[in-house]
Amino acid sequence: MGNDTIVAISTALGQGAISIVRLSGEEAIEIVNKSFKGVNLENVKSHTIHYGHIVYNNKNIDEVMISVFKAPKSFTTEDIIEINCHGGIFVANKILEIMLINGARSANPGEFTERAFLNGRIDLTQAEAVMEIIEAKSDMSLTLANEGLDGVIYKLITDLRSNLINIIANIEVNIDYPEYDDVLELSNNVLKPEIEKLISKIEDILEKAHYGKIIKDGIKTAIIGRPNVGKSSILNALLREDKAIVTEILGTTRDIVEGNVNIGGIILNLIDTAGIRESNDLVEKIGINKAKTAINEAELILFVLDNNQALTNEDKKLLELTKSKKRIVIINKKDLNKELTHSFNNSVAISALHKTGIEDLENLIRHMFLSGEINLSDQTYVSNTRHIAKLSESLVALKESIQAIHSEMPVDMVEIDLKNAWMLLGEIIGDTSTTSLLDELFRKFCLGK
Ligand SMILES: Nc1nc2c(ncn2[C@@H]2O[C@H](COP(=O)(O)OP(=O)(O)OP(=O)(O)O)[C@@H](O)[C@H]2O)c(=O)[nH]1
Ligand SMILES: [Mg+2]
Repeated sequence: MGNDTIVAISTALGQGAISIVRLSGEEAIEIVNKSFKGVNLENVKSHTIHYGHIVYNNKNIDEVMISVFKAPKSFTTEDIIEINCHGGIFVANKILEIMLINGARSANPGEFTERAFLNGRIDLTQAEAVMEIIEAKSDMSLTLANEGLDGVIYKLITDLRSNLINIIANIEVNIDYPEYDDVLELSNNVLKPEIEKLISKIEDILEKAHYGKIIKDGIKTAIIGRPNVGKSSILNALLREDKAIVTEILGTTRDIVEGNVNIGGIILNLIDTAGIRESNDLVEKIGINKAKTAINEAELILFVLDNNQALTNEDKKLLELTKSKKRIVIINKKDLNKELTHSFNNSVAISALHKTGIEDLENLIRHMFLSGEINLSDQTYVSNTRHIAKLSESLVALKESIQAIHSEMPVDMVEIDLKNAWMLLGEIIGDTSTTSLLDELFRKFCLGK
């Protein structure tokens, strides 16, 4: 079943210079050959490109270049043919249709990558990295995704699992081969320190994962403050575009305005909100409620005050509302007379109108989130939410095993938790079979036998 031949248009549907119709499967070459006027593709070498025409009912459909990748040296490990045709929607669809008539099946979304995974060409983290490369929004997130595709996450996880297997092997030897007398004394003194080492490794990875997520997904940032302090002007200054409407009228912004900006490698997912105040205007009220939701969801609050006005009760209320959040206080309108006497932690004075102080603001944000600790070249950053969740679960399982040791449970109870952690880590890379656990264990025993 897995080997039927699938086909899809691999490029974005739209007009462009070229489109690529891609096939993968045992009959890929035969199916294309049926409608290709040019060399016989059965006879060509792998990794070659051939000029010719796609013909149907003796009619030329398009002039094409065909790339041939023969099994197993291809993305899916199956025969892959890529038809480079002219980039019109109609012609690409027409060629797709002909391939379907010739016997291919329409591929499901992601099916080429799925096959690469199922055929063992890549692990699950690499499959996910393919998507992450496509979705990357900055240089740094692209670097992370490429590392994932290179198998960096895979290696990180397999290293953890191999530590775990060593610990499990100790237990197994003790259970299954009690006659071994040179086996390590299995006690709290042997297992516990090893498990604790592993726990601290995973904790370390999870701590850094925080940076990974910031690089990959950006920081949800809400611009908050009472009406007219200059929130929308700040959004525009950061985006370097007049996206939000700015006027001197209080309550100008009523709905959320969003924009993304890359500040020195990290992405801010900015939202500008309606100025928060008591209001009887229905539309404005809805906007204000949205602003309050935005505060809850934000990872960073840019709290805006007016340099030209003393702190009001409304400001105080909002400061209270956001005090437990990561927050930067922006004192805007620094071009005007200073009436604001309060000082704040993590604060920066700017003029959104004259675009001064914007870089200071950007540096402060970068410093708050990265504090110079990110070094993509010598660290592995886990950034995928699914990986982070599984790592956290395996951490819980490991902690339970320590708990079991503390409560002097039999050692096979400890082993259950360890095996559970091993399975959870396996889910990250897509390996959950108990056979692979046994295989690895067996390999260890073979050494002495
Ligand atoms: N002098 C001066 N005026 C500013 C500055 N920033 C914004 N303004 C002015 O302040 C007024 C309000 O600016 P907005 O950006 O619309 O303020 P807001 O906080 O989004 O207001 P609401 O959407 O009503 O909550 C406009 O007239 C801006 O031109 C600044 O740095 N200096
Ligand atoms: Mg506004």
